[in-house]
Amino acid sequence: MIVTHLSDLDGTERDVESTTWRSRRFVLAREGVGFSFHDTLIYAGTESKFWYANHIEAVYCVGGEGTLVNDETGESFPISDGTMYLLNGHEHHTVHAKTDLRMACVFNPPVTGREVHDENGVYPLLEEGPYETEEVSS
Ligand code: 9YT
Repeated sequence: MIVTHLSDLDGTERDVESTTWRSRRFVLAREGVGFSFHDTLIYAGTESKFWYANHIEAVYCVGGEGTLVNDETGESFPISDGTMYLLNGHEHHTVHAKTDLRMACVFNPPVTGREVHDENGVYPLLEEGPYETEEVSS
């Protein structure tokens, strides 16, 4: 069993910041459970473009107000406490945060923790293990 408080992750390698969001990763590929689990804060007044070509992600908003846009269809959805979106089609999408948005996020396959260095918003598919620096696909 693993028990963690969000504050335990502060300032560790599991605490990752970009210009528009901060994400603390409770569960990563190294835990070996088949998914990763993150607490992501998207900053008020920002716009973030995401595209996870190699991952499925479920996002559950637990605080704040914003808008999700499916950049492939132009559809737009309000986000507030209680909204869940599932990116089951690797959709290009944009999150507009009206206030700080607090999101609980699950990825399959799990994020290893290094993907953030890919600046175009695409997480390469990385594998844990002896060949972990090898990029499987992009
Ligand atoms: C809201 C969202 O897509 N969060 C993804 C997790 C975050 N980008 C991370 O941990 O890298």
